[in-house]
Amino acid sequence: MRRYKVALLATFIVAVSLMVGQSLAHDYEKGDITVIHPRTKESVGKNAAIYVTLENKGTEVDRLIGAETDIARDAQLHTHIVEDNIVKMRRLEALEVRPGTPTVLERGGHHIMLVGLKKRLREGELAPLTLILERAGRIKIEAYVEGWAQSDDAAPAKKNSHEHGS
Ligand SMILES: [Cu+2]
Repeated sequence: MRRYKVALLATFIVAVSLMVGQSLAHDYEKGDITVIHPRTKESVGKNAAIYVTLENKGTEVDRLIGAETDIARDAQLHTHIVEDNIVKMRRLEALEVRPGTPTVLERGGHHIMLVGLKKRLREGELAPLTLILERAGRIKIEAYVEGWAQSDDAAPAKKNSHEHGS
């Protein structure tokens, strides 16, 4: 009887952690590339930044060379640079994804910018996009749309600095 209870509890814990895990993280794999937890924020303007981590379990360097989506006019690779003490966005041609070293797109650094959103992204939705890698090819993913309270990211008011023409 006791054993049965322990087994039941274990099953319950696995089920709950699966559910939680699914809402917090999700991965995609193609070829040597793993796309880890693509996410964005509820949109407050016409642009939205996608953050994601790319891992390469192969032996050859791959490169993220672009992204496509139906939900915005354009999807561009961007990074932040500091010029004359001002943080600016710069468009990137490509981002290397090296074996053994994750390529991290995160707030304040590299990101995929959806430019000219065709609709507002709301918390809990999934934003579909396709990543284009030189070697691995096209990888279809869905980015979680997170609410502003969901992490330590800045509030929407501050986020406006991220709005930029292009
Ligand atoms: Cu940007």
